[in-house]
Amino acid sequence: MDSLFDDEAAAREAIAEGATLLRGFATEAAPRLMSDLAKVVEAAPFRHMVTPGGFRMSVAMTNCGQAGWVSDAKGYRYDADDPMTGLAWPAMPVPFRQLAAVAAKEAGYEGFDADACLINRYEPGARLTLHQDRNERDYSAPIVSVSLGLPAVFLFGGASRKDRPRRMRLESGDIVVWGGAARLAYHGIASLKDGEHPLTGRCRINLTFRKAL
Ligand code: MD3
Ligand code: FE
Repeated sequence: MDSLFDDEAAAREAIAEGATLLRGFATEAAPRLMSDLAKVVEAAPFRHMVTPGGFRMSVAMTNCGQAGWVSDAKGYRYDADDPMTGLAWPAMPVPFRQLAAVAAKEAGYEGFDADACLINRYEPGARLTLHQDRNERDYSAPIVSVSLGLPAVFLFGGASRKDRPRRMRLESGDIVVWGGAARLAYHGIASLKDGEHPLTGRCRINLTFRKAL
C-alpha cells in the first residue's frame, strides 16, 4: 500500500446527483485520524452549542482549520476563533486535509482544499434535525464527510424541507462527498442508537470538510 488513502478497492457508489459514497475509504486512516483528533480536542474541547432559537444541540462539536462553524444566540456562522477559548481554532492536521482532498478527487472533485473541518460527536440519543449547510461562501465546492465509530442512520432529503428523506446507514470508515445538486439538499442524522465501537467507544464521530472562506 503506497499511501494510507490510496485504496484501490474503495467502491464508488453514486447515491444521488452530485453525491458519492466511498464505503470504507477512511478505515485504514481511522486510527491516525483519532489520535490527531485527540490533539485537536485538547486545544478545542467538544461543547454543546446553542441554536439561535435557544436550544442546546444534542450533538457535541468542535472545529479545526482556518475557520470553525459556530452557533449561538446571534446565529450560525464561521469564525476564525473558538469562542470558548478566544484562540484561533487548532490547525487542520495534515492527514485530515489530505484525506479530504483524495476522497473529493475520487468522487470527481479535483483540487478540493478544505479550510474548515467541523467535528461532530454523537452520543446515544443525539441527533441532527434536517437542515441545509448554507454558511459557506462558495457552494460550488463539495463537502466531504467522514464517519467514524458507531453507525448512524443518515437522512437525505431534497431541495425542500418537505421532501421525504431517504434513510441510509453510514458506518465507520465511510466517506460521502456532497457536491453539485446534492450540495444544498436537506439532510440530518436520526437519533443515535446505543452501542460500543472499538475505534471510538460509545459514540459516533463525523468530520465534515468544507471550503468555508
Ligand atoms: C449533504 N453532519 O455537520 S454528514 C453537518 O453526520 C452535518 O454529522 C452530519 O450534516 C453528520 O452539517 C451529516 C453528511 C453531510 C454533510 C454535509 C452535507 C451531508 C450533506 C451538505 C450538503 C448535503
Ligand atoms: Fe449538514
